[in-house]
Amino acid sequence: MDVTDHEELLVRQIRHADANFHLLKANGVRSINVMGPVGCGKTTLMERLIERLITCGLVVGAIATAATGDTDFQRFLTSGAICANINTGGSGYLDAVSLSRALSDLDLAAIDVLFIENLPGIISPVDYPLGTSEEIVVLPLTAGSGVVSSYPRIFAQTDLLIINKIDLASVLSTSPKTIAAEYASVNLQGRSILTDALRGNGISKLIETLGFDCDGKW
Ligand SMILES: Nc1nc2c(ncn2[C@@H]2O[C@H](COP(=O)(O)OP(=O)(O)OP(=O)(O)O)[C@@H](O)[C@H]2O)c(=O)[nH]1
Ligand SMILES: [Mg+2]
Repeated sequence: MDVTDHEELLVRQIRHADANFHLLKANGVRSINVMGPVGCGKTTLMERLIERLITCGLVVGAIATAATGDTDFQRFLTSGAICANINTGGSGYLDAVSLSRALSDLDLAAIDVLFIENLPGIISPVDYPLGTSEEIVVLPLTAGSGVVSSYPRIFAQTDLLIINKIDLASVLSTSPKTIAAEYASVNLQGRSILTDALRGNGISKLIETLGFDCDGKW
């Protein structure tokens, strides 16, 4: 791909991200892009959030993304979300064009908050704006120290870090505090939340940090 092709691709992505943003806004949908490496607990966290927010009276949407298949999509359906599934095939990233197609499959007017699980990774997602109103990055405690400083861009650009799998702290050499301190060093206004998504620990704090009051609408 030469420079002109690359620029055209970027312009197209930005145009679609902008259209997604305005479409979501026009429908009153709060949209949250959930990013993080493979197996960090994105789907488990989203399941916990979906279940809790539904009990708060919100209509929750979720978009699953995978190269192939619908495993996470089925999990979101079971959690009670209004869902869509994106298969990216051979592409290593989720882009705004694919998201816009998935949005057209959803009844956006009915949805209060929409979670989008990005393809696993901590490099590509930052290069492909989607047009969501917010972004979250998840890092499992099992990733250990050094990940934030080795791949700072996603952490510098994302103001909420969820450090998940803290239940494993007793068998790991890295403490959540170490990862939180690394994050603070690359993102001055960023906030870290500690979770054990498997057991639902930290989810109330996460919901509060995201600004859901759970007394009705956000
Ligand atoms: N011990 C522990 N395990 C967890 C936690 N959260 C998720 N898991 C487990 O980690 C594995 C991966 O969880 P998923 O939620 O599927 O992770 P993901 O980030 O969606 O994975 P991909 O979509 O494949 O990138 C599963 O076996 C979960 O049960 C946690 O807080 N503690
Ligand atoms: Mg997943």
